[in-house]
Amino acid sequence: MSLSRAAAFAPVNIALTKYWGKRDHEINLPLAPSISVTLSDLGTLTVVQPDESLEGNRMVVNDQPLDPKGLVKVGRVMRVVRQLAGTDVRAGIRAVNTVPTAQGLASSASAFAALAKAGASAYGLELDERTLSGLARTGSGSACRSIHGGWVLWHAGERDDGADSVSEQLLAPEDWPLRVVVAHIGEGPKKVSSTNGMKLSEQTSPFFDAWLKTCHQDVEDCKAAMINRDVQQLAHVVEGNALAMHATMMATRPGLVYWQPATIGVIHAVRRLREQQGLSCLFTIDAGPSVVVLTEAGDLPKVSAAIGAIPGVTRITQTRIGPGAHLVPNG
Ligand code: 2P0
Repeated sequence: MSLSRAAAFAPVNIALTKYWGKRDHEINLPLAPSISVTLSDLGTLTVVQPDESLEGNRMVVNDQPLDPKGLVKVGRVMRVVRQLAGTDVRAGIRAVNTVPTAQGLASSASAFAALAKAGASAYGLELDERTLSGLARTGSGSACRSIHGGWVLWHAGERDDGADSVSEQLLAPEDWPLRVVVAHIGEGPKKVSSTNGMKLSEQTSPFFDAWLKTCHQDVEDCKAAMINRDVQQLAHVVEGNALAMHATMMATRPGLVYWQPATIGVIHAVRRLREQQGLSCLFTIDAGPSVVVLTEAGDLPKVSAAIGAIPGVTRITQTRIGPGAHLVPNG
């Protein structure tokens, strides 16, 4: 066993068919499969430094000590790493996010994918991507999808130990190089976290069973749209899935209303651009007010301009579909 400092960058991912509901809340086993695209540039850089002098893991995120809830999740990942490496040595961990924390842009996905990648390397483990994705999942479910680049499927799996609840790449980034526009809406962390929100939906949303059924079908329909490289077909599935998730959230007691007025503004704008102006674009929305728009490269300037002009959209970020988590030498 060799212990040494390691750094990794992992990007965020945006689900095209969503993860909202768990069969195991400890190790984040989902009730349904989901499909995502991994984004380039936006993500988390994490450095793991094993340190024999520490009695517990220490973690700093954007120069602030990590909150106790976050530290519990980090502890789950690092416990598995130590078990696999056969050591009790704890680590000092430093993470820097290039994506706003807790605004519905899945910062926990990049954070735990980067932690898994850097942690495994720092503890001398050579894990394949399937195993790494399972490790990242124990920190935050959606993180398992950020291990891979491109278009990614997270299998729900059936096993209690989660060994089959891992992700795989379906298409490489260059196989279908759609562009991505993030319409940033709202400020500050959301009031109800995804972890708590999905638990509430499972327990109280009258639509929850129908939602799960929809997810299984949507994964199949999304795969078909991907095989055909058909944006219209993809829009039908992806927008329908996001709206079904938000319907399930809104019907939760008390209702989870993540949207702001500008969220609805972007929804209507994307539909106008597609249906009236013939542009290839579609929207999706995570557990927050911001909207992510996918578009063909040729339509990017018009789509970006239209979305950026909507009142309440504070900023737009243009990005691409990119590679997954990777080590950063000298990072
Ligand atoms: C997704 N979300 O598929 C969905 C869409 C939010 C809405 O994955 O409890 O932060 O850490 O497993 O991964 C957010 O859930 O939750 C999420 P935990 P996570 O991207």
